[in-house]
Amino acid sequence: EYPDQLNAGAELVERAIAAAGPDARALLQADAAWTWGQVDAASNRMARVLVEDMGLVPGARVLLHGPNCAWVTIAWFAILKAGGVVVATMPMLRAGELAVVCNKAQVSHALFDPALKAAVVEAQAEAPALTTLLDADALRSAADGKDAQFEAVATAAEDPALIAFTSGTTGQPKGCVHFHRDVLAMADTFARHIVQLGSNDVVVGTPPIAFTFGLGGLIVFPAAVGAATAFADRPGFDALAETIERHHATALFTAPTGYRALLKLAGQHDLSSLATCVSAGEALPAATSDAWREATGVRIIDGIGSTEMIHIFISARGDDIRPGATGKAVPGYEARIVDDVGNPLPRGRTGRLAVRGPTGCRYLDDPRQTAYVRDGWNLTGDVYRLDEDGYFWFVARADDMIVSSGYNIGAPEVENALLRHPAVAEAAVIGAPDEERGQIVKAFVVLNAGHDASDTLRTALQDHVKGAIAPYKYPRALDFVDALPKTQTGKLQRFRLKADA
Ligand code: 3SK
Repeated sequence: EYPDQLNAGAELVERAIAAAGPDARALLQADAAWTWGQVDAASNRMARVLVEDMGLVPGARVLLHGPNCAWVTIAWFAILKAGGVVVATMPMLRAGELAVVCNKAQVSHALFDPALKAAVVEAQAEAPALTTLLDADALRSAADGKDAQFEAVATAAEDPALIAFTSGTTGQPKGCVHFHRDVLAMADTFARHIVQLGSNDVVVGTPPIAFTFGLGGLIVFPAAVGAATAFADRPGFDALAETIERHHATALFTAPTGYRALLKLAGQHDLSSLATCVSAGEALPAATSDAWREATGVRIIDGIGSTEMIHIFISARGDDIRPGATGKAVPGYEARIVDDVGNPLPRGRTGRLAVRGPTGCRYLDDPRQTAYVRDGWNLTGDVYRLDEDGYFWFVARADDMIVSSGYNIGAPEVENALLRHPAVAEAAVIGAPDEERGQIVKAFVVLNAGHDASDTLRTALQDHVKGAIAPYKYPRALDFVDALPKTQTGKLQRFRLKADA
């Protein structure tokens, strides 16, 4: 329950200061550091720039375009305090993609990294509502001259706070509108009950804050308890490992790919400060969580969330983790398995995962809304099974189910089997059209260093899968590739592999 009047930006900074005090570390970046008192003052100054110099009115949509870093975090609080709606975008987006987002969200203002100016200016030419631009250097110098006091706009709990775009695994981004209360709900459900950060934690991670997994992990969850966030000074897993070592980071948010990359770097960097590790974005293979636990002693908290629900709604921590299962419904959420028309299925049956709780899907002017939400239940695109103990087991994305000679085969199960072979670094599996069987299982495999593609290795991998899971699931076709196609948030783009199959 939240009060009718609520400003998530102001509330989060207040919670941080109440929990840790104004002098507690908030943001760490290269040699610079900000306390929570400084984040409060800096975001107040930026809010003044937005309102007094840029003419921002409550409800205006503000593009926030930059890498994960201190100024982007401070600007995120400032936009909310000023009553604006944050539209954060991945730094890698090109002008054409930015223009689509700006037009769909009717963005009027933009704050951006100076290095990304050309793309924003080019996008502006295609986005008539976008009138007011300011780069981070100009923003900082304008903010320097402002008073550090600012009374946050009295937004309603149900006023939009942000519009998050789905990362576009199908190539068609959808904007999801989330209210001020939704921002706090992710801190008060998944973060409070499962992640359990405290004010002494130092958080690091890779997901961009444009992806709500990153927004929660790197901004909202630390603020809610007065913890600190450390930012890497460049993209990549080397920089992440360096940042963990340098700042003695205690909590990590990244996707399974990140855990696998860090495992390879563990010999060169001290990762022993990590105590809380959270994985999302794609299903966590048991091979990855086992290897991580063996190397670090830490059990990865897996979870499934969605941009539509804002954050994670099924997960487990500590001794509640059941290897291979995603977890149970996070306190505050209800989840169930339904058939194709939305009727609940008994425990043990495989079907579509449906969820409801304090957050939910509100697409921005998109006809797909009615297909996603039915009778208050959000119908995710994931196929799951619920066991007798209330654990949810991932089977496949609804569109990743392969039907071969009448057998249903979940692509992730075959991928997990391949990943258990020492030659395999990454694996992706799709259903390829086949005249005889309807579809056949086709795998794309990236090899670890020291292993060369050959027919002998192909046969060895096929035999390995036949030995690990039911033999009818083995990949009848198997291509060796240098890399797998992924979205900017690290999600596998199976549709691109399917297009070429
Ligand atoms: O992919 C997920 O599981 C996820 C988690 C948190 C927030 C958003 C998403 C898409």
